Amino acid sequence: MAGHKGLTLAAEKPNGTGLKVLIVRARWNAEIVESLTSAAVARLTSLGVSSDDVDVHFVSGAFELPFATKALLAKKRYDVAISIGVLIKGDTMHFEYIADASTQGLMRVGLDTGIPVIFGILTCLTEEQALLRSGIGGADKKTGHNHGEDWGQAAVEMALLNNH
Ligand code: DLZ
Repeated sequence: MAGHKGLTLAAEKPNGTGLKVLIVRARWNAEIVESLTSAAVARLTSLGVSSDDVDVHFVSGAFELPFATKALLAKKRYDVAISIGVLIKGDTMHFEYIADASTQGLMRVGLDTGIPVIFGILTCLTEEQALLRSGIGGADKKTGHNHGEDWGQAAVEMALLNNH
């Protein structure tokens, strides 16, 4: 049944005019990360963020996201960061370790810096799950919700909350 899962929008549309946003994105699973990033940027700009105020940096994989996000937040004034990556479970324990480390790491960066960090990492058991959650669509051409949209929305909301 539709409408029971996922992000419900706040009654009032948040105004992102003037906000400076850092996006850090991984190069692993690049096509999926690209689709998520595009959706996040589209939502940011639809809420008033200027595309000139969105800086995008690339890192190797999701494991690098916490360190890079912290380092880049220290270099320039940003109101919020979105750290984007896609983890797809393989045959080894890599998935579990990287998912845990990057989740804990990104939470720590936000709490330590006082600048909100949006958790833009998909942790998927299959590639099909990742394709569906990034709006690309799975093998049967069924398209799912692009979670990047939610991350753009959360970024504006958290930046405004933190600035007040
Ligand atoms: C090593 C690795 C593996 C197995 N899987 C992924 C993945 O699905 N998504 C991702 O973003 N990165 C992956 N990586 C790379 C690690 O995140 C990291 O870049 C390397 O271990 C180097 O620190």
